[in-house]
Amino acid sequence: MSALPALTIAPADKTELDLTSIRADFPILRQRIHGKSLVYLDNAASVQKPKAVIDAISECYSGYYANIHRGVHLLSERSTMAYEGAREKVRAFLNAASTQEIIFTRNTTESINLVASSFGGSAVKAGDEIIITGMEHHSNIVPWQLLCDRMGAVLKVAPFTDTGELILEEYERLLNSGRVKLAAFVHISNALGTINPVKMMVDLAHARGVPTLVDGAQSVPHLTVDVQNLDCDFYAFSGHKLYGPSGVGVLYGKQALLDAMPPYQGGGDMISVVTFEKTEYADLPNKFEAGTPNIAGVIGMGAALDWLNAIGLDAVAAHEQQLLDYATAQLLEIPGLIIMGTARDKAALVAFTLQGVHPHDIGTILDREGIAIRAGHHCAQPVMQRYGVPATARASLAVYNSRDEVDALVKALWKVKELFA
Ligand code: C6P
Repeated sequence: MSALPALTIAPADKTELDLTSIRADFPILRQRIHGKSLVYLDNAASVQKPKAVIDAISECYSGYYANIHRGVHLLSERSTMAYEGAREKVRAFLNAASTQEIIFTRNTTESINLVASSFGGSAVKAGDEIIITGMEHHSNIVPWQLLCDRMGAVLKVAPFTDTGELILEEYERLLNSGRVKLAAFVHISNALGTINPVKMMVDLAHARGVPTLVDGAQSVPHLTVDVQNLDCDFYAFSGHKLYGPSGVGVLYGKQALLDAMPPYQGGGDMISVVTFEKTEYADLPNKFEAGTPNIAGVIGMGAALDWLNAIGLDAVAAHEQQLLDYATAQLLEIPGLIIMGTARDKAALVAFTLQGVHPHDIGTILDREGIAIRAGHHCAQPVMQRYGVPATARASLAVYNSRDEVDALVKALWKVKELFA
């Protein structure tokens, strides 16, 4: 009897990624929550950390930790090398021209505040304008409001369509006033998933001599960012959304602009000479890194970049897009479920409402099933106001998520639907 031909079974995830080994990198994914396997879909808030990052931080503290830039002893030298090595990794990750353009901060929020305070405080005068978009996170709204209040400047907001796409003509119209000092906009909206055409937005601003800041908090874990190609003047992001630790962020800035800007904070490590009469500041990037930084955190972020680079952002994006399409199609089957944010160019998150159920109730019921999502305004209240809702439920995907997890989400939402029927 001839042998039967071997059956070829298509894998559930049609992707180049080895999802099993990726998931094995994350100890927390083996946790059980309320007696159920953890399904972590709150990645836009913060992603989980691979063992490589946890180990890098642990090795720093247990093997060679000391303060940086100051000591003559071996531990300080080793810590300094690891810290500055992480800066080079960030430079390469963003394709920045120089490590002098990479400033370590606490997070995206601090990066934006740094620019608002230092660049804004010196370049913006009464009557000047700052442009943002209607889909910004509070971190890219409030620092500009504080600046405008301080300087007597005006905040202008470019609107977006019902599907969550920026109205480029309106953005362009705002740029034409001749009074704009900066355009600051989000790369990927955390509330809608919209991927903004940031290269075009930068070009439109530059055509009018307006510098740009891009809030990249949600983009760096999902797509390749090349700051020289984008030509943006500032780019801000957080380590904790990029598989790195919390408490570490990055501000990329063009060297000529950073050189011309006054320090953001004063203190140790940002000076070259201090007398009671006068202080001379250190060169970039130290000028903007006052005080002892999050040394192990920066080193951990460097390890996160190594880990992510080994997978490759193209493979990450392809996997997440497949999951997004799969999740979107299934969620739309649920009667009364409305997805907020349906831009053509969209990253892997789904924000939605379910008729007759408060998003917080959805979040709580899903939690009992071991599924972590976020419910609320996502620190983007103007987006909620735009749609006339107080909150949404949001499932946001990362490289380690699987189709099975999407299935678990959908199944649990059908359950919610039945409970409230
Ligand atoms: N969004 C979310 O659940 P920080 O807190 O500084 O690391 O990141 C602030 C921030 C800035 N811009 C965008 C687009 C963001 O999404 C965030 C953080 C989280 O959506 C926490 S509110």
